[in-house]
Amino acid sequence: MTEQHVPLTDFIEYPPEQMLARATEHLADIRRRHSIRKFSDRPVARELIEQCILAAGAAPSGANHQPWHFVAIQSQQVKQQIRTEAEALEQGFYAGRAGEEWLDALKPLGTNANKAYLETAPWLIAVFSKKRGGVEDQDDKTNYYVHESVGLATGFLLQALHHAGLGTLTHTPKPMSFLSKICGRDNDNERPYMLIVTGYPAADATVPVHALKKKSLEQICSFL
Ligand code: IYR
Repeated sequence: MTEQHVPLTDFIEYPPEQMLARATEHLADIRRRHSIRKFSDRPVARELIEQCILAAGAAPSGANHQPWHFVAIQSQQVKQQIRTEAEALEQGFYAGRAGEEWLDALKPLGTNANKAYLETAPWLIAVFSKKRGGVEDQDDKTNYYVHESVGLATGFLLQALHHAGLGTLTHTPKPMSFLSKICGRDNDNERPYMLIVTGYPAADATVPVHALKKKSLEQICSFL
């Protein structure tokens, strides 16, 4: 297809004072997103998850190839299978495979090999990256900046879930290859990227104090 453009019609310009207020409000809102590890089993409508996955799919990607696939899991049986496999891996990780430095870094978070939330939370979303594809379903082209693109989409997903009013956790069992089989994505083209756990937080969910230490602007940004 030759290059074709349409006018930009959906950009919204806000008055400057409204822009600052919006940015400040957004900051306050996103600062309320915390990784939580205790979820309620309260159901969450599939429709809500669908909207959030569509928001993730709006992320920019290399050549707009959208090199991602999301597997949204609410099946109790599949969640249980994922928990069993993840816990087996995590047991090895916490028993020493991680090494002393990594385990020390995790101490203030209080994480361990128990992953009950993988069964309790109403939804797990497994994010897969794709080496080849393209914008059309039948395309088999090289994908570009795959890691960057899928990272952006996953960020959009977390933001969408939080915005919708759900709790979230990024989970990265190591290695993650078991997810390919369980999710029916066991092929040469796709790799598991991250597992997102989402649902309502349990009434007694907690946030580690360590996770609340966010760096200041001076620490994370320089201006030239
Ligand atoms: N995947 C393990 C360990 C873990 C690793 C990091 I880096 C974290 O920030 C948190 C946990 C687990 O889920 O327990």
